[in-house]
Amino acid sequence: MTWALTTAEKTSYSTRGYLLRESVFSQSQVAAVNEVIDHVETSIVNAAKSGREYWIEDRRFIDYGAHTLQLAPAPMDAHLRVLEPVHSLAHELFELINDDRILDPVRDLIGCEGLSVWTNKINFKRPGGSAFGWHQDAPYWIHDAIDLQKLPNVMIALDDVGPDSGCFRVISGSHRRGILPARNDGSQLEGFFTHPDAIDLKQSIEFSMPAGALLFFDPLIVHGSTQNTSPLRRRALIATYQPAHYPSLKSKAVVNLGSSG
Ligand SMILES: O=C(O)CCC(=O)C(=O)O
Repeated sequence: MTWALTTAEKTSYSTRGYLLRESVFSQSQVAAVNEVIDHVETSIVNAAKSGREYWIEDRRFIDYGAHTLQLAPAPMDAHLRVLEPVHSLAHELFELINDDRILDPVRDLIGCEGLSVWTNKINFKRPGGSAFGWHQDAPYWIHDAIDLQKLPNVMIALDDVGPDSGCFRVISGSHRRGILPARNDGSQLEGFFTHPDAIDLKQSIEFSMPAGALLFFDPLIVHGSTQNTSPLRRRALIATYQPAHYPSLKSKAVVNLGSSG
């Protein structure tokens, strides 16, 4: 069985900068992953008490080994907002990001057979979880990546996402405009968010998607997500790939995947 992209899907990705595949993982596969994630969260939050804590604006981070934990704001501050990377924290998570249902399409997007891990993270987006501002990923990675053009992302939906549960959204076609100007509003994180004047909101697409769906998106596409105003969690794992034998973002270890792994 191959999960390769059709010609229409490849064209869609190259013109729009994203591609949605629904019902790739079953509800029971997603439930099993979510159970593992709950354990991983509890154990790393505990272990990271010995990590290095710092704040960026009102966000609390802890670096623990090669992992970065971003804590949810109070009163949920015993919980995570984002955890990166995750593939080394449980074999089930490694198997998920090493699954051919993801690797085959990514091979087509990068144009090579051998793949390795660039990075991956879980966004926990609890009820009330804040919006994620419009940004491109490429500016975060520009100083570390060997080939910035070959870092496709895949978002694995781990909960059903409806209009009020923190939809992922993109500016369709924005990946074709290169690195866009950043906000210059004097904030500490201004360099990482796209300047509002460079965003064509008419091209905005929001994704309601069922758990188990995959959304592939380009490292240059402007994207973000809305606030989770629902009473439910909106977990997602975003994995980013690169050609085999390249060092990964945080630990610099080479983590080859598929048959080259
Ligand atoms: O999961 C989300 O809400 C958005 C995440 C995102 O944009 C990112 O991690 O780059």
